[in-house]
Amino acid sequence: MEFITGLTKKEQDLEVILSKDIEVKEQKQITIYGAIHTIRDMGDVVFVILRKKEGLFQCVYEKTDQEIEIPKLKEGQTVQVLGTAKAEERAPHGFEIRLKSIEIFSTPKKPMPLQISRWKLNTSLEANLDNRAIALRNVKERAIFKIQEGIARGFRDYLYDEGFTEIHTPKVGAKSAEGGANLFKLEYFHRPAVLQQSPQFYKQMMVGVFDRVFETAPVFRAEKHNTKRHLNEYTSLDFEMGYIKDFRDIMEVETGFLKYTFKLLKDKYAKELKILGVELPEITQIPEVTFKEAKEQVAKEYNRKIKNPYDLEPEEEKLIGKYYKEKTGSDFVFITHYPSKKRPFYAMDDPKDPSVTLSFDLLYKGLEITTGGQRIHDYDMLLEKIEKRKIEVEGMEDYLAVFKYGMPPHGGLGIGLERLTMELVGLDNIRQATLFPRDQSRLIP
Ligand code: AMO
Repeated sequence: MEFITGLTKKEQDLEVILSKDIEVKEQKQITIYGAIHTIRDMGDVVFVILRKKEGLFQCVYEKTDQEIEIPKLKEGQTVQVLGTAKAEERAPHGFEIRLKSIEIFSTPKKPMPLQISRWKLNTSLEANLDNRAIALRNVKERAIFKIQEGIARGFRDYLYDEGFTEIHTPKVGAKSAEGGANLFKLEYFHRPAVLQQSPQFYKQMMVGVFDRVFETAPVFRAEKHNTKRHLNEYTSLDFEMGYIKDFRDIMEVETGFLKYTFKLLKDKYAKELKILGVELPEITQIPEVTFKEAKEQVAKEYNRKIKNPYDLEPEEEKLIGKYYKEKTGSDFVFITHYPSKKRPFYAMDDPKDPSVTLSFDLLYKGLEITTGGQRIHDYDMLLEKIEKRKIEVEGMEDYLAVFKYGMPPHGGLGIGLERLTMELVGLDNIRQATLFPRDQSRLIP
């Protein structure tokens, strides 16, 4: 009988070289696998560039060498090569592989729909998204999603360290938390159901169990607008924490997360930051300003009329970002005390002025990347607000019941992962920060 031991095999030769444990001064035999990214035929010498998860690797062979067996090579083939590694300053990672033989695993049946071996994919966004799984093989495109991985990893690692429990809540339900008309409706065994717009109800309920929870998962918004910053399905980085003193505790955790994550990116994702030319923002502290003050300040500074006193227009957010960047040097600014009218029923009103809530948004380079705040934790207060707003409670019974059995003062936030990625990398459209974007016209791939 054979047994599985759980000892995974790594490409040991390559790992040793990349970890710089040995200098590739003398020739060293090596086997590595990858996809053929490009082939450059220089006459007698042929350069074969392999694409691997670690980056690009240069292999080389001389056509005059009788001893080597090289089959017919094509871009896009997946292969395993055997050769000798030799130091070469001009090659990626400082070495190249002199080929001895190649084993081909697969050969493309068709020419590539996009020239993915180009440094910059010179194609329209439409063509990129139509051929997404191929476009993402491009080194720059792929790097965006390694950065995105770093953000989600930073969120997880930081919150684990802060004593949060990771949870997974259902995405199909009878009712959603945010209300409004932007719900995807579906039929669930002859009953009406919706796709969750956020894990709001569940994360609050779980505060009663774990005190501090977080989730990174898709959420669904049936919004009809077609903009560069909206998706119909996006990944929400949510957390919720109990026993808070006030909503500033939540802003502190978010600032801590950002600091931690930018350090993680600097340490572990330097290669991708370089590929994309990203300069990480320096954060020591983030300015905080009230909604009213920010609105008035920008109206005054840029000579604008206040059209809607209850919400921020995208243009206003841009100007707020610009103004506080000039004033404080920070790319980030917390806007606090949003009007109660514009916040969901679960938001805690400010006891000093109930027309505003103890809530905030975080703007990054003038784009809203986060909404958060303190929630109502008292059952009677929650019912009173629901009644005042004439909200239908059917489907919310379980959420409401939790408050009958006691809940701590709590609050939390939701961060749009794609928006944060987009601004950090400096992309023009949120779809570029989404592996397979879902918008009004796009349901495939
Ligand atoms: P909100 O609805 O403001 O709050 O969403 C939180 C954050 O999610 C991002 N976001 C979006 N990203 C892409 N496409 C969209 N259509 C989209 N809509 C929102 C933004 C936004 O700041 N339950 C609350 C959060 C909380 O209070 O905990 C909520 O979902 O970055």
